[in-house]
Amino acid sequence: MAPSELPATPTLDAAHSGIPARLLHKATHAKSLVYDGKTVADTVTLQRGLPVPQGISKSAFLSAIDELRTLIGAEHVQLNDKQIKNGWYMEHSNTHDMMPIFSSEEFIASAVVYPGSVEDVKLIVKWANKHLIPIFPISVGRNLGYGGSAPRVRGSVTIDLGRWMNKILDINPDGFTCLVEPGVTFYALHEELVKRGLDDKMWIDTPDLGGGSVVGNTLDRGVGYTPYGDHWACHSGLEVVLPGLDSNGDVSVMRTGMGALGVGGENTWQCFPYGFGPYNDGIFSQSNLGIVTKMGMTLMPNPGGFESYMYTFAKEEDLAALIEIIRPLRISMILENVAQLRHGLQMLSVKGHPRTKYYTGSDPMPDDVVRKHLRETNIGECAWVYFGMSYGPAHIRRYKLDIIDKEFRRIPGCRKVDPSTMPDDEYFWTRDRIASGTPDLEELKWVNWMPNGSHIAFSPVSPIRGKDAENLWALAKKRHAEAGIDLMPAFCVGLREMHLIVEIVFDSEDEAMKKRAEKCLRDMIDDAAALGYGEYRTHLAFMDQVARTYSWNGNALMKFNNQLKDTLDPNGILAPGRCGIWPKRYRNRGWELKGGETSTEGNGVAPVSGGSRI
Ligand code: EUG
Repeated sequence: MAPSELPATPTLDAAHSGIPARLLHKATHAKSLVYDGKTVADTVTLQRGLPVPQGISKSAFLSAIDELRTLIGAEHVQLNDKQIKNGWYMEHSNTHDMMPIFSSEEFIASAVVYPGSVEDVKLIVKWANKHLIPIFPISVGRNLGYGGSAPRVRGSVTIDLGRWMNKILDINPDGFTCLVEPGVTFYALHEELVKRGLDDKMWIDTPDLGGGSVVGNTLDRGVGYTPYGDHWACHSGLEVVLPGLDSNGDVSVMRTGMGALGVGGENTWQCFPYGFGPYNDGIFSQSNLGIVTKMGMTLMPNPGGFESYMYTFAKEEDLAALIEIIRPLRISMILENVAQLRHGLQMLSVKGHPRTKYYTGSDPMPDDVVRKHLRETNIGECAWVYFGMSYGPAHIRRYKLDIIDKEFRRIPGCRKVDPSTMPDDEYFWTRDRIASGTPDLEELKWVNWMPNGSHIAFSPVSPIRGKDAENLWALAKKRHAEAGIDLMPAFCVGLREMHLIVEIVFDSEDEAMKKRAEKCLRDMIDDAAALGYGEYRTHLAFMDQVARTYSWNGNALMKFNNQLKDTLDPNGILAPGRCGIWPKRYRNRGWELKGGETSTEGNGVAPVSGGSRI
């Protein structure tokens, strides 16, 4: 479709989740590629009508919604009973998983509410406790590949925090910290630094795509690509609305770390994450124990120069030797950022064209076909590509780059690609921008590999060892071959571990392919677990399976999480099932997904007598 035929992508001036004006041309282009690949209408009429959550009648639910309208304002409550719109990355859905591995009407909200303040969030929590209606908070809702904005429990009421709660409350140019609300995206935070003339002084750490919420991504323990890549490790201070009611029937708000000080907490809230006593922040990440309404984050000083580099490696079998070279360099910070080691096929797919441009077979694309097409690109024929960045003034970089060059060249066939040979629109430059704190929009292009391109991620963590890389690579290869799916792995190397990220790209309209994609991921999770590897994050449909792999000592961890859940959220209203943690009311009623199901729902919820209070 010609870009001119599609409505323009909203910019940041028009929407909190919009694209920065400087990237509008990219959004226009990316949008036309996505819509070229869509074979079905973007807007779909709901076949099953209003998704009422289990445990409440439709009429009781509708009268509760009327009450919510009175509390928050009718214009801030939207019922989801007619049509859903899939959209695309920049104009994403907040009602359902727009990359559905099951039917679109499984992971779906009954309504969306848009709070304007912490007070509104408290009212919503109180309302949910009164009516025993499941609520599912999202910050921006761009957790794509992991369920996006969708709730785990069908018919939950989604709290879209980001639409109105999207202020950058503070940027401290002396202390290099900021304080943000859930609706602040990496794009928006970066643009604000530019606007204030601070972008030359301080950097943010951005993931591959910049549209995600800083709060949401950090709470989900997302990763970026500067030396500050571990977002959770870089946050300092949370403000949290708790899900239970206190003895007066009220909702509590607490601040963690130094923010808990009765007087003057703001002074040190973003400088020191721990405060006094138990460090509680952890129970609010990847959890369903609180609604985070503010978060502090560190910003990185401009290191005084930076230089991206890219090496290619000839053979797939070079993987283990290369990882062995990377480990000591990474631990000693000669390799300074979360670098990516990508498979050659991903360098083709990220160009944004459908796979049929390169290959029409129904089997995974053969190696010689991948190599032939890579030969015609600027990168050239190879098996693996390493993207890294060196920071600091030229003489400091030289010292590190020389060591890296000498070490990498121990692998026969290693090539350093000269950046000056890379045209402006080459993928190399998006890695360069991201590793220097400028969010971009290139990464989503590989979803176009399939028509109606959707994705789910296999995200195991391992030590940085050749043997581990080989194990994971081998099991992924085996399961992709069985499923007939192209394997596009990227190793993201942290300080002591690496995240392998395998995005399975599937056609959301191809039911058979969806089944194969689900089986492929379930098999990889089980295979990896049998070898001692666990996922760091997963899609809604796989949370029960992944949670079960963390079973040490008679599931001691899950028992503890259940205890916390029962104590902090006795009515079980907040994001039931998120990360495999089910409230008491849902337990042992068949809500856990094990694979092969066609429904995401269990057999009802237990009634709660007398409205539990803490
Ligand atoms: C990516 C990286 C991730 C993740 C999902 C996707 C990048 C894809 C390091 O974490 O969880 C190219």
